[in-house]
Amino acid sequence: MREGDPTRLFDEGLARVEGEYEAAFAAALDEPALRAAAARYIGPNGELTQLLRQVGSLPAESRRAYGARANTLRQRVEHAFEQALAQLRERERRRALDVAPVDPTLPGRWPRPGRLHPTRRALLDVVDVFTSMGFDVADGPEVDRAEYNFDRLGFPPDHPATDMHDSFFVRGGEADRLMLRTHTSTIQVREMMRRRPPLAVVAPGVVYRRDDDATHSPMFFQIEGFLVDRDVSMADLRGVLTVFGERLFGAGTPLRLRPSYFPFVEPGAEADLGCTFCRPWEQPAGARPDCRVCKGSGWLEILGCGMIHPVVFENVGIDPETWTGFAFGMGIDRIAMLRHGIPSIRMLFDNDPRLLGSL
Ligand code: FA5
Repeated sequence: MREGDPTRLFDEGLARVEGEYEAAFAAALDEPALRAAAARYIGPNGELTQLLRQVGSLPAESRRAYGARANTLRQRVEHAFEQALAQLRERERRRALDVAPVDPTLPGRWPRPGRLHPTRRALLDVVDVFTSMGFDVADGPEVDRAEYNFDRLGFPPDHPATDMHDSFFVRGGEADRLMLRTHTSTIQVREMMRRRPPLAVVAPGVVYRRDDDATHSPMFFQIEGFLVDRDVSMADLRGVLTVFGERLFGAGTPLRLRPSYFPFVEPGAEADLGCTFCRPWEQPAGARPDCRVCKGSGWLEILGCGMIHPVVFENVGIDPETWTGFAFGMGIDRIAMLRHGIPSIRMLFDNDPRLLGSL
């Protein structure tokens, strides 16, 4: 055989393909790499494809044998390619299945829907009851003048509540005697100065006091209510509060007024609702001595109230000879505690989602 002999070159070509293709296919790590390797041999310009094209130019006597060898090799390469492809795909499938197992029967992880805080819900429900009876809703500033918090309500200047120990005064606000309001009665004053009777208003808001125990928080919610018209009496007050108690805690919930003192009402009273836990009015034996909420008394204090004092009317420019009215101030946190049987007001401020989510 001479150098450049076509059969020799053909032989070498076949030997090269034969010696290489298996290793080339095994080295391919993914399908594109495998396809590129196969193309080098059996693609349109592949080495083996070109050899097959040259079969016709070989000497006639060896053409048949070389053609058969080249075709057989082509079939082997094609077969090896198919096998390598199948193996690669199987490996890919395994890898996909091998990731962390998924249990489709497990319940899904939903974002926990938020909900309103129980105090906020109590506040909105209380406001609802009063607006359904025709009361307007008013708002006022949390930082206010002592003039609105005390003076115009008829607090004498030496009243203990005006003392630094009960109220939070604002440093730098001495000229206006600025303070964190200690009750929502500031809004009673502001609204009566702003509007003319007849009027019926409720005003919810946050108030601040130097208080801190199981039923007293330094920051808590109140709602003020007041109604000014001609010939208003304690009976009207009692009627409105009775409707309120029944609407919030159920028909038949009794209301009790006890005489009490607030500088801005005359007469003044504290209002108790029948204990909404042991519900003594529904029990033959009355109040339960072991009730942890009312401690066996059968009553729960919810608010202070009374007939608006003529001095307050004078202080806000309303003629006390013509106009009469009642006012009340209720603790909203207490209402939330009563509704849910929460023994300590602090639990409403701790914001433990286990408690709040269960209410
Ligand atoms: C007042 O604040 C009067 N302004 C209420 C009022 C308005 C009387 C209009 C007459 C006319 P008192 O300090 O009692 O009153 O508070 C009213 C209610 O707020 C209480 O019955 C109680 O439910 C709630 N409360 C008082 N202090 C706290 C506190 N530190 N933490 C939580 N709730 C409180």
